[in-house]
Amino acid sequence: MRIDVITLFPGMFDGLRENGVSRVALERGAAELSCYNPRDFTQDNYRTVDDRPYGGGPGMVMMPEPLGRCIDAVSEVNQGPLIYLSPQGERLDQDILGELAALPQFSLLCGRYEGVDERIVASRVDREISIGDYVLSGGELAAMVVIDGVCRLLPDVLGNAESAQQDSFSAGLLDCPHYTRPENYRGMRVPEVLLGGNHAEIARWRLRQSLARTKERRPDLLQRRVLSDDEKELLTALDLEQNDE
Ligand code: 4GX
Repeated sequence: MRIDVITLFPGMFDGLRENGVSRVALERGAAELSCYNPRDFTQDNYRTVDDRPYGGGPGMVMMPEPLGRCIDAVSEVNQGPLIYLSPQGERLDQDILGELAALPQFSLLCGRYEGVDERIVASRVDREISIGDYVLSGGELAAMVVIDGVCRLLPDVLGNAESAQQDSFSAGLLDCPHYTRPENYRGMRVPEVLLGGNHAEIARWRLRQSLARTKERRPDLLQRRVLSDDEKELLTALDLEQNDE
């Protein structure tokens, strides 16, 4: 997978290169990451990339000319869709990460200031994605969220055959609690069922925990999900329990 990032702060992406799952993906050649800086495509002595908004108001807007030339350069090396990170985009979720992870290439446009000139968005951007309803100071952290989420889905990146499988298995539900040694930590014991080695019983306990947490914390996720017979039965049992309280 080839990912090209358009950013005024390429140094921010060193964190991805040097750490964790993205570092592994890059080392293995499963992913390739390059940054392009619109400032390198300016033609004035001050290397200007932003200007005041037409119509007035606070803040600055990224100018179309250097950015457009930068996008021209990226489109020479990356034929995938250009994705603009912005609060106006469709909300990122695991399905979108899955779509992106299946692409051979895509590029990411990180805006600073009040955003980029709308003519660039209209003429060059293929997709606008938001990572959530809050305002960052630039698209870089949002782009890194996308890259991290995609890298962990790439084949051969983690011991990931199994854990990606596990993910898709429980997709749409919150995760169950996890425990490791010791059995007794400051008086808090690991749930007995996890110590027994009855794998069917453990799977059922985990599913029950996932369903209970999802019902409690994210009922919106249950609304959207098609439930298996097992899951319906466990949920009904949880409903009954709740009515007893
Ligand atoms: N999910 N930001 C983009 C510049 C900007 C301002 C206005 C368009 C219109 C964000 C998010 C996010 C901050 C990135 C503002 N672009 N990106 N930037 N939430 O907050 O993706």
